[in-house]
Amino acid sequence: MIKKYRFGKPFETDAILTQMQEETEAPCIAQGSFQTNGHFSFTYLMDDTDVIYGLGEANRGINKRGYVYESNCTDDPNHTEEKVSLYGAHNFIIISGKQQVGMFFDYPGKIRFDIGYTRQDTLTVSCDDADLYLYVITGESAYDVTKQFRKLIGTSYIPPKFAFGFGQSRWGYQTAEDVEKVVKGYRENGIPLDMVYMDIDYMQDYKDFTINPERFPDFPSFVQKMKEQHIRLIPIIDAGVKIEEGYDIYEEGVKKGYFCKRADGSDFVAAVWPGWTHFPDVLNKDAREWFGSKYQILIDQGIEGFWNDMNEPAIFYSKEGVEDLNEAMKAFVHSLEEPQEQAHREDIMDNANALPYEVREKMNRIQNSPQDYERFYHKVNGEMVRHDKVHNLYGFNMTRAAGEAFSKIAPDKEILLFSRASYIGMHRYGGIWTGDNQSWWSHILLNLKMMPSLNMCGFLYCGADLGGFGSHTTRDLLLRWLALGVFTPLMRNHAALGTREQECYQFENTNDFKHVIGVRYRLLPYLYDTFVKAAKENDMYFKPLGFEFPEDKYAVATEDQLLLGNELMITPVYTQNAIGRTVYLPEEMMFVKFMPDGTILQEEMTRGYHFIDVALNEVPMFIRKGKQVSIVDVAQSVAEIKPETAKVIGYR
Ligand code: MIG
Repeated sequence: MIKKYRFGKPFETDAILTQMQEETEAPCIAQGSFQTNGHFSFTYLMDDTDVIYGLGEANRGINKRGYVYESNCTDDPNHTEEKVSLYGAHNFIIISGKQQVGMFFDYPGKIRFDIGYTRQDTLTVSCDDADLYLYVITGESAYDVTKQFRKLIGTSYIPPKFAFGFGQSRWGYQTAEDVEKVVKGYRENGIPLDMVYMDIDYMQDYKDFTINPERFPDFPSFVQKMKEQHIRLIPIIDAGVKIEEGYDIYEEGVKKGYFCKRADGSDFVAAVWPGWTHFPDVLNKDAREWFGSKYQILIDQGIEGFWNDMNEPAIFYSKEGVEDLNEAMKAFVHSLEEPQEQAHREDIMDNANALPYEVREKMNRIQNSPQDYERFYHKVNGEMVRHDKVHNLYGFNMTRAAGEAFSKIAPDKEILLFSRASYIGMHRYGGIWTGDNQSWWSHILLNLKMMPSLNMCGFLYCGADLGGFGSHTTRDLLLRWLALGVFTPLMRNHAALGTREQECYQFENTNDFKHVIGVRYRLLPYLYDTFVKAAKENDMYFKPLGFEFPEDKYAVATEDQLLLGNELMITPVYTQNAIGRTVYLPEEMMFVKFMPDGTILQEEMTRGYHFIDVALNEVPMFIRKGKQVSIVDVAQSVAEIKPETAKVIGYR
């Protein structure tokens, strides 16, 4: 059962389009209480065994207990354990214990989920303004509550089939030759590949929807040539529009008043990759339509997919921020001009750490600063809304701009689309990637844990940067991560500028990579069908074990395995130098291992704990009792998969 409550004057986020009658009485949840005196808070006394699910793309566990999380879309490339905000804002939680209660806090500003941090037994959800919609969903189980919520928020985005192939990306591919080298590296080594991603260097001076003609002469022919090799090019689109005389998108946006404005009505100016930029006001319907229509420029050149970046929106600094810093710097320099001993002055100048605290503070805080988010406004239905109040809707609406435009520009075409920042509701328009992780073993596990939580919030087409974005990867890390990536809908190897090259062919014995990625293609028809079914039926693609086995405390506590569809359980290895791992089987299952020689090992296993051996070049999974999956022969691309080679393996 779903109930909708209104507090104060909520902003219409469009997370939920389903019309629903609002309750007239205040919400009542056993062991919980609401405070709405100006601020909003909900406090709940948790039982020892209560599990708190949800929050989509967030740090830490599947069970969110024991920490604090803040929905506040943030460009932070250092996902260490103490971080409270990542790129997404997914305000849906389920309290699962004596009662099964889902709560969606439809609030577009910063909102805090203290889940046993301040007091281990207390859950507190709080935000500054008591202006929000609250949806309370009760059901038989966490899984049941999730399915009701998913139905409420609308059908998830389904990408084109090629997007289930493997993609290679790197921040640093600059030219058509760079792209060709990647394709050659894969094709020559027989490692399947369907997509090469184009990061910011393909653009002319980082201007959205432009192509650098020296780096990519005759781009449409190049796109075509790649397509003939079954490769799609997927360009990145950044949120900021470069300020430059003569750049049509900039000029149009200014003329039409489609950029975010300061309180005085002037266009807000922020520095991002292109230098000074304006942000398209994607919360304004007309501006959103206008920005979305620009994707056609690339679609007309043969492009069939995009990734939207920097849409928290990320800000290196603003005009005002620099001004502030300048003032602090000036004051500091001025202080040095006071008579002082020369030696001391040089000492200070040599050592940035010796800068006064105030200056250092300002330097650190100038990036993505909360002050900047208070400096610009959106025009929504004729009213000016200060950005910080609706901060978490920007990435959603940038992606919505594209998604809504696609249905007009190319109604018969499926277009790949995913975003970095997001809010619930965006799942109807695109997927997400989980941003700038690191080449750390702990991030394989973080990747796994985020997946079912994201599915709960409607985001089905998801994945992490395999191999790790920041830091230098290692061969074994990449292989183990790929063996998880085999199962994630978005399977993409991506790395940051300056890190070790991590295309699969950069390492010795490329056959191991060929095999692991090959397993993805052998399973691809099954994975695709499972995905489409999950989307259409408002179901999950990945589930925590506790969703199917809520009575089994060992299953509920298992956070390093996932159920996939109704047939599979995945158990990737995520520690270095491991020879395998311990797995928990909540029921008897068939252990399946894809061996490097192409054979498939199958072994029945009883309920309980087992140790499974898994070498670096093997891919493990389990088939549930009474279930079967079809497996095809390996292909080099999705288009080349031969359905007639399908064989069924299963467990009666
Ligand atoms: O400030 O476009 O998360 O995937 O490679 C960094 C360059 C901007 C951040 C994205 C990352 C991408 C990078 N971008």
